Amino acid sequence: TEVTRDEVELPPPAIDNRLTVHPLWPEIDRISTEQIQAAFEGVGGEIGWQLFAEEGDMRMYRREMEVDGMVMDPLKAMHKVRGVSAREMCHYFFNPRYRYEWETTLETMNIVEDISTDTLVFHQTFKRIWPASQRDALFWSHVRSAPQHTYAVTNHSTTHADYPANTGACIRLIVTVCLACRSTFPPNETPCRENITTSIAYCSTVNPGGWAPAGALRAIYKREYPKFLKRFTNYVVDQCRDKPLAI
Ligand code: 6CM
Repeated sequence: TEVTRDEVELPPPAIDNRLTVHPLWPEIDRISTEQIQAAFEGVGGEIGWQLFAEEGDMRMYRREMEVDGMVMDPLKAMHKVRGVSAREMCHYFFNPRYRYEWETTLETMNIVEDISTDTLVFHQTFKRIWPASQRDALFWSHVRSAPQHTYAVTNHSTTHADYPANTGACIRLIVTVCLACRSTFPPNETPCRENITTSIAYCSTVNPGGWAPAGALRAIYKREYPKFLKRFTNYVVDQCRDKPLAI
C-alpha cells in the first residue's frame, strides 16, 4: 500500500469530521479518552509499579502480570524533552512517513485504511526476535489534541477481513499504546524552542498473542523500550532543529 497522506501535515487541533461518521468512532473516542487520562496519572503512589529503567529525565515502570503463563506487563514511561512541542512529538509518532527512521523493531508497515487526517489503520510485522516466533499487529492509530497544550496518539488493536490473524508465519499480538505529550513554557512568554518543555507519558500493554518464554520476553522489553523512547525523542529533536516551532 502506498502512503497517500501529506507528510508535512501536523496533527489537526480538532477531531476530523470524517472520523466521527466511521463505525470505529465510538470505540476510538472511548479508548483514546481513557488512555490519555490514565497516561497522566502518576505511578508513584500506586502499588505494584516497579522502576526498571532510568536515564536522565526518563523513567520506565512495569507491573508484572501474567495471564495463563503469558507475560502482559503494563508499561509506563515518563520523559521530559526540551525544545520540541507536544504536537511535534505526536506528528512524528503518528505519521507513517517517519516510522522506519525511529522504529527499529519494525519489519513491514502497511496502511490498511486511511480513515481521516487524524486516524489510520495499520498492519505491521515486527522483526523476529529469538527465541519467539515472529509477530504482527493490526491496529487503529488516532491523534488528537486535548486541553493544556496536550496532544496524544493512541494505538489499539482491531480486526480486518483482509488481514486475518495467525494464518501465516506470524502470531498476532494485541496492543494498546498511548503516547501523551504536554507542553509547558513560562507564563507571559511566547513559546519558542528555547523555553518550551514537553512532558511525555508513554503507556503500553502488549498481549504476545501466543506463548513466548516469560524471561526472554521481559529481557526483550527491558532492552527495547528504553531504546525506543530515547531514539524516538532524539529523532524528533533532530527533525525539529532549524524548523519553526509548531504549537
Ligand atoms: O509504540 C511503538 N510503536 C508504535 C508504532 O509502530 C506502535 C507499536 C506497537 C507494537 C508494539 C509491539 C512491541 C513488541 C515488539 C517486539 C516484537 C518482539 C516479539 C517478541 C515476542 C512477543 O504502537 C514503539 C514500540 C516499541 C517496542 C519496544
